[in-house]
Amino acid sequence: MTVLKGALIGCGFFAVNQLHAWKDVRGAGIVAICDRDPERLKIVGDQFGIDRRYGDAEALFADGGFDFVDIATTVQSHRFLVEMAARNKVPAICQKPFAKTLSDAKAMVEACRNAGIPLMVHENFRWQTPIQAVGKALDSNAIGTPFWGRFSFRSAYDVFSGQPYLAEGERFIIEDLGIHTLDIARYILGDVRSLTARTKRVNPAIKGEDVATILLDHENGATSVVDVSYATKLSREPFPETLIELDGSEGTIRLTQGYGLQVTNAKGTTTTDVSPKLLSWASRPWHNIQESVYAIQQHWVDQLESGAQHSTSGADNLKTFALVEAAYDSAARGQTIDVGAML
Ligand code: NAD
Ligand code: 89Y
Repeated sequence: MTVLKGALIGCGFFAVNQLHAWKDVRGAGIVAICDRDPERLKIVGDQFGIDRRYGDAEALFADGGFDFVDIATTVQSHRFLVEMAARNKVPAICQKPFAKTLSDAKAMVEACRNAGIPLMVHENFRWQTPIQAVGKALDSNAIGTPFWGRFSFRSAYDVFSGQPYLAEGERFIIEDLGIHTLDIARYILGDVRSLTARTKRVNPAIKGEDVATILLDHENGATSVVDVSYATKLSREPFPETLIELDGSEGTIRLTQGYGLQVTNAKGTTTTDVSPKLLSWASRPWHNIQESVYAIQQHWVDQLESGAQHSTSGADNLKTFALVEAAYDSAARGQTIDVGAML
């Protein structure tokens, strides 16, 4: 089997998961890393035994010798680095949030299309085992035609200690976490025609909103609610679980806390454990996210090999990113936003 060579840019908090996962992925491995912070470069290079190290992405591309690039930096550098990959005709994966604005995101997709290179956004939440299980139950027609859904992520987990920049931005939960929840809603119930959102900041120590409630009108006529909060103190902390409720013409699906999948229809109710695997390098409670990192990276390689489209291609992600922008716009103006008109 051909082993694709990858280069990873951005050796911070989350990239460590990506590097662990690359070791498990069939058909690819990381041969070079880049970070403008020499300390991160040394820590991560030593941890994963990678000798080719760069402080500057231009120098990395100038040396070449890799088949794809995995961009794991924060959003500020995404457009610059994706366009650099396009200029060098190197297929690229880019972390979420894909861009700072929808117009940047559109330009990045266009640059990669013109260069003829595959572009995938590392939108991994739809690859989580429990989310895949919900999709499969729906596809098996277990509840008939879905007409209503709720996609809920409510927590008080301290995400700021690992990712301090999350406390500093004008925008927080929709751009950081809600982006995944909105993507799951699209993945499960299809594309969205229009959206209405309300936001709130509860935690006085952060700058952006930490609560959002978003009403989605899907193109297939279903209605759903995406509700996300990092200000919700519960007796049993659910981080990082997305809970799902779906009502269909023939029954209901409930993805409950603790990874239980309950399907009710004319045959009765079945409850299945859809817990993610605890990979050898993973740790609770992050294992659900960590397993999905492995799954999306394996998908990247599989689709490159077969020449098929990636599930979360740049073009696909524009439709999720538009929901993020529409949600902020709706909350600011108190109006319903026509999402189709943004694309
Ligand atoms: P981080 O700040 O810990 O790491 C980013 C690293 O990139 C830093 O070491 C920084 O020095 C480096 N960097 C920035 N710009 C660079 C450039 N131009 N050239 C070279 N190096 C550069 O951030 P993080 O917490 O690891 O987050 C990275 C991204 O991952 C964010 O976009 C975040 O939203 C995303 N993330 C995704 C998930 C997920 O489940 N998909 C989870 C957590 C974080
Ligand atoms: O950055 C976020 C993400 O993508 O998943 C969870 C997270 O780490 C904190 O909200």
